[in-house]
Amino acid sequence: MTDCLVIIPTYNELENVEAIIQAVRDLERGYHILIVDDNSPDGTSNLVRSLMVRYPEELYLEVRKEKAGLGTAYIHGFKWALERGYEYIFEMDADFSHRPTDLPRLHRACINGADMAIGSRYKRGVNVVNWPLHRVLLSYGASFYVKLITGMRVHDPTAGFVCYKRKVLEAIELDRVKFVGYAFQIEMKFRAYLKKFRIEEISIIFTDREKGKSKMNTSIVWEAVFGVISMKFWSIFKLNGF
Ligand SMILES: Nc1nc2c(ncn2[C@@H]2O[C@H](COP(=O)(O)OP(=O)(O)OP(=O)(O)O)[C@@H](O)[C@H]2O)c(=O)[nH]1
Ligand SMILES: [Mg+2]
Repeated sequence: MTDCLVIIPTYNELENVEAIIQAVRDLERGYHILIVDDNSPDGTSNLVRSLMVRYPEELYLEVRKEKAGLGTAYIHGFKWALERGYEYIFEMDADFSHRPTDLPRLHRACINGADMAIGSRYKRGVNVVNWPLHRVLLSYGASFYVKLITGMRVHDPTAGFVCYKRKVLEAIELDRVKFVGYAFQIEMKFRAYLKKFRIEEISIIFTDREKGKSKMNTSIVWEAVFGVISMKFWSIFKLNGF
């Protein structure tokens, strides 16, 4: 048995999903894996189902009807994890931007006292490989913007590589989480920060995906721009569970 669950949301990740599952299973410590797939047209979920024969007790799959965004996929996964008693719950992308070999480092930070450990690209300089300059600037700029508006001192607030202790997810009212893209990542950190949980950043190297297509789009950027201001407003007036 393990008390660790890695949640991996997928949409059209046929080229990555088998390798990422294998890479997590190759880690010394046994991490369970939950794939939350949004009925990917490329058949990602069928491949996962065939792999579940290999890992019947370790690999799980939840398929949702249609593409509904990364945020709601994670909320679905968080509830699934809490119902099943996992103690350490991880967020990780399917595209190898986050190295599975860094999972134990996030885990260790939580064992050693953090409530939430973030795999951070910007804790020491800028550790991003192969991203076009405009994406680095956008992402790095976002971290300044979030700090300025919210006052939260997190170097990489849009990071999607995270380990949560279950008490953090229990304390956040998951049904009231508003956002789905980068703003979702900011929102989870801001909610944890307002609840005074101990957030620690672990420096990681982030590498752009080599296979499959990006699901980034401009609406995700606008959601974050307006979302951060909305969250600050809600936090002042104690609205929406902030
Ligand atoms: N279930 C689900 N997963 C999603 C959705 N959108 C993105 N994902 C997954 O979330 C993870 C991060 O998405 P990416 O497309 O890599 O986003 P990104 O890292 O900002 O962009 P690139 O690295 O440029 O592709 C990947 O595993 C995607 O397959 C969605 O709507 N539903
Ligand atoms: Mg990616």
